[in-house]
Amino acid sequence: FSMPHVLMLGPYPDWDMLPMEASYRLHKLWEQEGSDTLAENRNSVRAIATRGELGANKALIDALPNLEIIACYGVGTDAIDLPTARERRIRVTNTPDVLTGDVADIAVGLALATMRRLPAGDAHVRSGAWAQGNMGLVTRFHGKKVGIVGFGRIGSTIARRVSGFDVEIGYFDRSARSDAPHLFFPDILALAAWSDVLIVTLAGGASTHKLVGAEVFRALGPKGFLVNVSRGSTIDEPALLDALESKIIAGAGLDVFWNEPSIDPRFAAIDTVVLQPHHASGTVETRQAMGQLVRDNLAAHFAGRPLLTPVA
Ligand code: 8YV
Repeated sequence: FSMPHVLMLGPYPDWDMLPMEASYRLHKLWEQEGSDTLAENRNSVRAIATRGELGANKALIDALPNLEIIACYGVGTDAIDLPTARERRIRVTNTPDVLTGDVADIAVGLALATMRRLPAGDAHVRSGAWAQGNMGLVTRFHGKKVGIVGFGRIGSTIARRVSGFDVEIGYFDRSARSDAPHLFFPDILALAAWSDVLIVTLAGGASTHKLVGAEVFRALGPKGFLVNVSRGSTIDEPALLDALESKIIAGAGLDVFWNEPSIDPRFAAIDTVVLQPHHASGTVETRQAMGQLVRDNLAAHFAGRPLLTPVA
């Protein structure tokens, strides 16, 4: 019995690396000899274990003639070339469900942090400025209109979370959900115009590229807030920076950006934003569950059992 060769694009936590090392012959692309390793082992590699933000593009898939499966550590598969995988009959798995609760939590946290200006309050106390005077007044969250852009697993969980804040809930998606008692907006501009805070939970990829742009920000208006826990690509980021700088919208709580992790430095100069390092799923509990699911999918594949969470 020889261990299947797995190409890892980025490191996982130790609690995953140890069992991965025990079951597979790992090739670590992030290590110094990564590209040499790839050249030497391209015929042996049967699986890729990736991360949400590190994709498997056409060039990489094409370089691996015996690739059978791509296991994504994350729910978003927008960085994986799915058409190429489909053409080659390479299977793809992701980690849905196990991270939904955490991403919904951080969406609510970012709405509160941005509207109540929690980081500014913390800085006010920490710096001693409080002794010289109170910080300015902020915006209430409860009772407001919350617009959710994309009403899948994460969007619908955010709706459940914010229900406890006595908010009104509206959502935009391709079609109305018969199981959702909330206001459905077939038009994203109409949702933005209605909303006090707009929370973006869309899947990434070509169909949602820059879906949220200048017109949406104008519709959201100078009292409106934006939260993004989806992908940087769903937002027209230069338009967002302009809207924030010229106060076309009131503020934004952002977990995702273009060009992560080297994000546009304009963000750091804007005091109405709360910024997070693509960390919505970054709890110990969820990352352990994500790693387990990646390994369970790989184990199922190599044992000839059905995949737990295949990507359609
Ligand atoms: C990342 C994510 O995958 O699930 C997703 O789509 O974006 C995240 O969970 C995570 O940072 C691990 O790489």
